[in-house]
Formats: sequence, structure tokens, C-alpha cells
Amino acid sequence: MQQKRVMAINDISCFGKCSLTVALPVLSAAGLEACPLPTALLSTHTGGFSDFTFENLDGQMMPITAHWKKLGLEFDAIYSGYLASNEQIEYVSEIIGSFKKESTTVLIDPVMGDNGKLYAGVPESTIGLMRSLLECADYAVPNYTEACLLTDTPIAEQISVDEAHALVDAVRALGAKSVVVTSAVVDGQNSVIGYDHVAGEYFTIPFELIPVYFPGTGDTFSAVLVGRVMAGWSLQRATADAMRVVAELI
Ligand code: PXL
Repeated sequence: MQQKRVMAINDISCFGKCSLTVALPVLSAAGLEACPLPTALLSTHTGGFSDFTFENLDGQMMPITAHWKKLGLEFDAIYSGYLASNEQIEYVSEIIGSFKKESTTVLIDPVMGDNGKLYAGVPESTIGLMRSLLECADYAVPNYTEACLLTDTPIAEQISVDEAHALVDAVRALGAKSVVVTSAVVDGQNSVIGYDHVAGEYFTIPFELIPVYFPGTGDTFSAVLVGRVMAGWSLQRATADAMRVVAELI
């Protein structure tokens, strides 16, 4: 059987385990050939360090993918994470348009913020563009903050099961076929909520909150999810496994 190939669109934060530094090993461990398309080069991630260096790689994304096209490279999956500018959201949409075949799985983690706020340096205008990018997603994996920002839903301390389904449906209404919203509090219980378009069902998976905060847990989650979905696991089983891996790594 031929090894499956995934395009991993994300930044390189040289210190601090997130984005490509976690995605590449996780995707490789899942047996996939991971080709990074770096969006930016930073000395550290932006969560907790104020004087990080930041080199936007806007000028590289289209030339790199044009070279890949010339080589005839094809991708079984395209996974998009942290994008370093609004222009890059448009590039990713073009890149997906150019590389997506019938059988290509597109997973978009609309990395923009967490804990009720946009990340440092992410402008409000990113939200609308990210909304349009979700149109081409087979799987959208926002955290609770991102899901609320994308759907104009007020951020709440906790939500009911009906509100959880409505949030998932609002993300689906943007065009994503399947949705996984990480870290919502549903009826007082920390939960990952989702909708699997293959099985045609909603799911809610509760978890015990570990009271620490690390940027990169979402990136690890998404990379495990890509690995498991590409191995043919159902979305609910893939989600439960991504939760297990993230908890173990924390
Ligand atoms: O893990 C999300 C993420 C990715 N990339 C960069 C970040 C963050 C979160 O802070 O700063 C550069």
C-alpha cells in the first residue's frame, strides 16, 4: 500500500511546542508522509512571549506550491493551521482549489484565538476570511472561542446540549462538512462536541480539564485527528483518540 501524503500548512515556532514542530512528528508517527508548507518563522509562539521574532513567509507559499505542481505532487490530505496574514488565507484557498482531488481530505483548523480572545497580532478582519476558507473544509476543527467568533455566537461560560448542536450546525452552515469543536463546557462538563458527516451524527465526548495552559494542544489534537481519519477511523473514534493523546502529552 502506498504511503499517504499530507500537506501541513502551519508556522515554525522554533521554541514552544506548537504548529509544525508538533504536527510533523505526529503525522509521521501516524504513518503519513508530511510535507510542510511553512507560513511563518518565529523564535517562539506568540502565547506568553512579548519579544518574539516573526518572519512572514507570504512570499514563499505560492512559489513552493507552484514547484510541487510542476513536479506533479499529489496530496491525500491538506491540513491547514496557523496562517500568518489575511493574504495567506486567500493563498490557502487557491492552493486547496489547485490540489484538491475528489479523494483529498481537507482539514482546516481556523487558528485565530483562544480563551475568548484573538491571538496577539491576529486582526478582527481575519474572522470573515477564515469563514470563507471553511467552505472548502471536509473537517473544521475550531476551538470554542474560534467557533463562536466564526458564527457570531456570544461566548458563554457554559452551554446546553441544544446550544452545542446549534454551534456545530452554525459552523457547518459555513460549508464545513464535519465539525469538531474542542473545549466547550456543555451542561457543566468540559466536552469536545462535533458532527460527523460520514455517519450523519452528532457526538459529545466529556473530558477532565487539566488546569494548565499550553499553546500547541490544538495543533497536536488536529494532527492526531488527521492521522486517524486518514487511517479510516470514524470521526468520533479519531476525536476520542486525539483527546487521549493530548491528555497524555500534557
Ligand atoms: O498553537 C496555536 C499557535 C500556532 N502558531 C503560533 C501561535 C499559536 C498560539 O499561540 O502563537 C505562532
